[in-house]
Amino acid sequence: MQLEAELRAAIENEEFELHYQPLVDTALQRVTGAECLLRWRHPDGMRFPDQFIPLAEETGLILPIGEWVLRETVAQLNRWADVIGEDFGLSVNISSLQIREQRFLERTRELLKANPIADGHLIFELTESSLIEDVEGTIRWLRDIESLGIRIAIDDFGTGYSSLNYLVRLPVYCIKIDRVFVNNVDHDRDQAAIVLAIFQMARALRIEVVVEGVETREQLATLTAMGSCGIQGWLVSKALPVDRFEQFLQEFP
Ligand code: G
Ligand code: G
Ligand code: MN
Ligand code: NA
Repeated sequence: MQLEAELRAAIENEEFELHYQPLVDTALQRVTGAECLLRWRHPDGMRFPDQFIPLAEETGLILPIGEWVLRETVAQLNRWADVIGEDFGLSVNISSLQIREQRFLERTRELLKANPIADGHLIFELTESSLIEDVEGTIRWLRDIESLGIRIAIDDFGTGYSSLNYLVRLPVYCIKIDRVFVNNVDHDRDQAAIVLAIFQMARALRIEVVVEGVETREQLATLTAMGSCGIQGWLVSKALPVDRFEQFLQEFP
């Protein structure tokens, strides 16, 4: 298969790079972190995750790719140690294949031992659907991850089929509300009711909320009226290459 061979070569030749999408507070005053999003600098042009992540998952190539992503993120946190605040978090998307990999925890521990970072700066984004297998096992695994100083966020919250009863038992510090709940939040009462209910639940459980896909001032105003949360979306910024993200950090707000 052509694409698979190209993907293998890309790993070999380190053709990947991370772009950083800023997360800010609702008052648009502070950058609280960023999500690392993978890009493939293919000889024929930049490729986005939807063009290669599905194949990487099918072939297992997501394991070496995910390892590169994690190493690069930790290296970046070290390079930024002097410019980021104490509560700054850099989040990486972790595939369900990585979660199930036997040696993942051990390798992550070794990576952080060799490249120490302050607790809390690294965040793992896990989707609901990657966490549905066995509850007790998942909770133990998450606690082991936490014991390495890594924070855990649930990505694409609301789009999976997991029960709330299950999700609230997991040791997570944050849920990221999927952008499908936000696109009409400023003029769709039902959508607004759902988002408000999630805010209230999260507050009661002392879990933080990040809202993804915020594109307009009107959406932001609606969310701000509901409570405080992190904002990620094109209203603030798209994912930026490293130099432009550094510039963003300097210039914001
Ligand atoms: O920016 P965007 O098109 O960049 O990303 C689309 C999706 O691809 C994200 O929602 C995320 O789920 C996935 N993705 C992006 N980067 C990574 C990565 O490093 N690892 C994994 N497993 N998925 C990623
Ligand atoms: O991991 P996850 O699926 O949540 O990754 C975020 C995805 O959402 C990336 O593909 C990113 O490019 C995309 N994205 C980020 N902000 C916005 C936005 O404001 N609007 C839309 N439509 N997509 C966004
Ligand atoms: Mn994500
Ligand atoms: Na998401």
